[in-house]
Amino acid sequence: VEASIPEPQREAWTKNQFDGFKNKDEFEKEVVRHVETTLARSMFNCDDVAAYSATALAFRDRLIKDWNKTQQRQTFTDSKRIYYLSLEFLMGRALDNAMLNVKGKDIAKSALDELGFRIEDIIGQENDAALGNGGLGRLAACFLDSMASLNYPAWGYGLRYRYGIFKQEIIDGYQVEVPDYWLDFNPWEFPRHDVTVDIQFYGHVRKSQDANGKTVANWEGGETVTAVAYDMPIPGYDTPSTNNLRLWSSKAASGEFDFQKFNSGEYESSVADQQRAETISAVLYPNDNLDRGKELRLKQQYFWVAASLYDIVRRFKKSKRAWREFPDQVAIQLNDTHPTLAVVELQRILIDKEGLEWDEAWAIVTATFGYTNHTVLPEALEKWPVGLFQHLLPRHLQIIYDINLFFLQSVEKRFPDDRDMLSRVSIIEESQPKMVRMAYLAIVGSHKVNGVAELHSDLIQTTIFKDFVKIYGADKFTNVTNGITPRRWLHQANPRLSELIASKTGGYDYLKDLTTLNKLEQYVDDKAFRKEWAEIKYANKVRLAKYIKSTLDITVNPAALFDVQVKRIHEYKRQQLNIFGVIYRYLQIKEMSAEERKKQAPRVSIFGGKAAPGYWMAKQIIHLINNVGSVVNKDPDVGDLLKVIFLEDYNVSKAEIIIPASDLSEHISTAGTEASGTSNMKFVLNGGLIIGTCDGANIEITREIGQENIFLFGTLSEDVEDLRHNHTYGKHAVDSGLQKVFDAITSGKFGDANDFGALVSAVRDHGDYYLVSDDFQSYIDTQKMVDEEYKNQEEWVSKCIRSVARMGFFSSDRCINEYAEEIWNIEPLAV
Ligand code: GLS
Repeated sequence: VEASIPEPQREAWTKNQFDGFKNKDEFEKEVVRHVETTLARSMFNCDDVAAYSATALAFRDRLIKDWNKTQQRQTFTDSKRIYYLSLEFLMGRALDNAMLNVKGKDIAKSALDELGFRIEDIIGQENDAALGNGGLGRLAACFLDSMASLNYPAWGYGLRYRYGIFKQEIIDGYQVEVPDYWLDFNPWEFPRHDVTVDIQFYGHVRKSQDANGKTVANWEGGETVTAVAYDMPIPGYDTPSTNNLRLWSSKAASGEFDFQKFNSGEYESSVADQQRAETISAVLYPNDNLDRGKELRLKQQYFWVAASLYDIVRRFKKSKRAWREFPDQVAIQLNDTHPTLAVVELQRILIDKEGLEWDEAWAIVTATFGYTNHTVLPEALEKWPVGLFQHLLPRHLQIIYDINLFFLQSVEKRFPDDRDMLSRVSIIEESQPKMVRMAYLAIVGSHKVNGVAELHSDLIQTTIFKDFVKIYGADKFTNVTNGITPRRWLHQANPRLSELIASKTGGYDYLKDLTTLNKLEQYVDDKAFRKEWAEIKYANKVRLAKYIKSTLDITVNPAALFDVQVKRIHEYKRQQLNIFGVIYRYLQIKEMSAEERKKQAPRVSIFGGKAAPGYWMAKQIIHLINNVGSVVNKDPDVGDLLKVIFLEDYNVSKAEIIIPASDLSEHISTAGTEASGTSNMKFVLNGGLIIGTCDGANIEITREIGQENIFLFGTLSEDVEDLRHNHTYGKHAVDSGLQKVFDAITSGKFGDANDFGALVSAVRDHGDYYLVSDDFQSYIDTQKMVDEEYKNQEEWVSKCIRSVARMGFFSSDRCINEYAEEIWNIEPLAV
């Protein structure tokens, strides 16, 4: 490519290269230029928003230079690429991250200062890119950061939702959803109006003969929607590697906008067509760990997957390689079952468009894909009605039937005596109506299947996918324990702690190899170090206390133990157990004498998280937390001993304030239900301890940091089944402590008892599926231990330091390297 450009032109290009800013003065100049020309403002009307925009644009210019070079390097070396397909990328804000990753924050700070702005205010202007629900989407964002930081040639592919996850308001204690229109001005995206793909839906399949007499399937008719690419640069930390996140936006195909209609006055129906097309990428489905089976969701999935595959195949074809080399050039990771249609779409491209034979194509497909499972919850496992497929994607349904046929034939051959096996593992569930089981399709279409923490990976192999382990052997299944990026979750969120760590571990290199944290262990007994450590925690708590004051007008004591549970609200995550525990504590305080109260350790119970809009029980939990707060927080008997806070609209940028301020965080899911959890890692990395069940990554965290540094309680996952069985068929009484809590609720102490009847009777009358009563006593006992241990601050801080020192394993860098080696077979690209 390079050689094709004549010398004089090349010279002209090279000498006019934009090099980005190199110092404060150059940066200032860039900011002013953007304010005055890009934004058409002046210093007289440059507010914080304009200053943010100009700062972001200056950094974007710089990133895009690196982005271009990275893309060129990947093209020239023709290296294998990894494509990470995810319906969710919960990115949060980009500016702070970009400044830190390219090491330009100090420059920006002093320049903005000179121009009359505070960098914190500027950073605070940015909308969160909240294109995800919770852990699954945030994991994808951490992975992008790690892939770029480790110089892997990687692309993310997702949807450019016009509305991200809704904003949560709390009104009279209830959650109210408000749309999140985040795109007014998004300096981080590049619309690529020249990169478009037409995507087909509906229609029918017609068989015909080609020139050689071979039968070919033609998918015809239906409707077409156009996908437009929007690119976001993903900067690596301390490396010029800048990867791409490509998000697709839908619009009416150019031929579809009916000018005839438009001109003849049928304005409305013409605009309606337009809007129908745009609806596809309009909104993120707000469910975490729950599948609702909506037709538009399936449309989103196909739209995104088909556009992405078209793009990937187009890139591959430029190399003029033989098809069988496709898996040597391309690895595609399916983030959950949401992109599973990609398996079918690639098979369709290869056999219908490229003329490959079925077996040859199928070998390519299965060598290309890997599938990550993120949950065992039955309500989250995706299934689609066959009828819907037939209507929306008729050719894909035929291919799924063929995939299933060949798969079942091979199973039958290997297990001729197990007739039941065939119906158990069939991709088509013979129910009324018939359903396509997406997880099974993903397993059959991939060469590796992984869970996200050890316990979870064991569970999928012994429960939901057990038959597939028999069929394919254990080698196809593996574990890759989740991780988090220390850049955002320590360096950015907790700059003072990061600086202290750097001062003791030999600089900021620990951000590139998190195991270096182990050097901290030698300072555990260093009093001065412990003091500094504790001061930083205190300052972070003061920051959160100010935030609580400014948003809720509640004063909390920063010296109290901050006990935090922030995550999506879900019965399996058991915020109800937490709030029942809080009520129990409140009742105890009420019974104490003034003398006894003086001995109590003050506590602030902090909750945050969104409920899916249609998840009624989760909304009841939010309501109860808020009502308990309004009673407890103004009870003069209680004072500072207990405050109950519900923080509105928990999101990534709020997590960056909350997590560094926690003393204790709660990860208390019913054992076996939380696949991994990743905030548990963030809290420990920021010097907080955990109260948790033996579930998800808690188990590995315990192994790494030592069981003396974590407060574990509750039923073990292997005992859950038996307990549930007993609840249904045997006798079980509600725990006596919990009964007191229920009595308080039903007496109307926290508002109309009827409002919370369902929360009580789920435990008391409906089998207590999440074992709240079974675990209640051990939860309360463990919280008592926490109170006791917190009184000994020296020992508490030592535990925190030791834990942080041992958290190296949980970097998403380690996690990505494991994927690269075990699943993708891909190497970093030298820079
Ligand atoms: C989730 C799990 O619930 C989390 O435990 C896990 O940490 C996360 C990332 O692997 O995936 N699955 C899901 O559907 N939402 C999640 O957050």
